[in-house]
Amino acid sequence: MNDSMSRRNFLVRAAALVGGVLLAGCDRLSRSAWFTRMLAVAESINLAARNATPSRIAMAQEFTAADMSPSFRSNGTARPADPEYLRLAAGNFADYKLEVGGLVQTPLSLSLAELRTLPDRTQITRHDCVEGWSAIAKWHGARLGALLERARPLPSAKYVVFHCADSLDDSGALYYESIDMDDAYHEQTILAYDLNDKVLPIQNGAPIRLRVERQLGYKMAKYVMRLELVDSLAGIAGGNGGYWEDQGYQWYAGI
Ligand SMILES: Nc1nc2c(c(=O)[nH]1)N[C@H]1C(S)=C(S)[C@@H](COP(=O)(O)O)O[C@H]1N2
Ligand SMILES: [Mo]
Repeated sequence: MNDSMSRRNFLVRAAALVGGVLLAGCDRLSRSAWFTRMLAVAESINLAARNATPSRIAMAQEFTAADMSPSFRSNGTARPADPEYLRLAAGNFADYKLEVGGLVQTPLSLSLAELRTLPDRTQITRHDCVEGWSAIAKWHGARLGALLERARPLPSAKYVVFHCADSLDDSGALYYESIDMDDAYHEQTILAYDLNDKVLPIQNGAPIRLRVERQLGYKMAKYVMRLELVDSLAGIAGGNGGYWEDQGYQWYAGI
């Protein structure tokens, strides 16, 4: 059972309890006092339920500059081996284009300069890797929601898939990840091009990497080359929505 479910159950039980207590005390209260009290209780339970449940708009914790880790390590691929990626890197990604396609009305092909003109966000957040390390860093990038508004997803689009330039194994299978539209439009979901006030280095995913702050590190695709909007994850690679998901990790890696 996840957190919001157990909280919801708690609220349901709390509501039953409060209701019972009120009914027991009912004869000692005037009719109108009982009614007013009941409305206030219902209202507060409602508010609590709203805060506790669709947690899809809840914000990940943000920190201050004083909390920042001295450095942000690299994990997984530190430098893609793909010749085309290395050619782009050698030219400081001047020729890089982020392709946006699939279930969109307006496919896009955006240079880094164009990505830097999109509505942006800066956030100091904690990255948690399943391998047992965390680090707090400052990320700056284009809001994915703003980019999607330009591409105009079709109503059938359910997921954004991030296709990366690197491969972690001999099979040559490329790293990829996916998130749903709630996370895609979330205020803190960005395509980061700066880390700790400097241009994102190759070891951390240059030229752009995803930040989806309420999930674990492996969701934060580095070396993003192409976004694909899809209505199902079934047809992509192993069909589980990500490189690590295809090895058995959870697709929704909530923290
Ligand atoms: N393309 C790509 N993205 C990736 C990985 C990777 O190997 N390749 N590793 C993931 C994992 S497990 C983590 S914890 C973070 C590490 O990000 P960092 O190298 O900036 O520390 O990136 C994630 N995104
Ligand atoms: Mo990780």
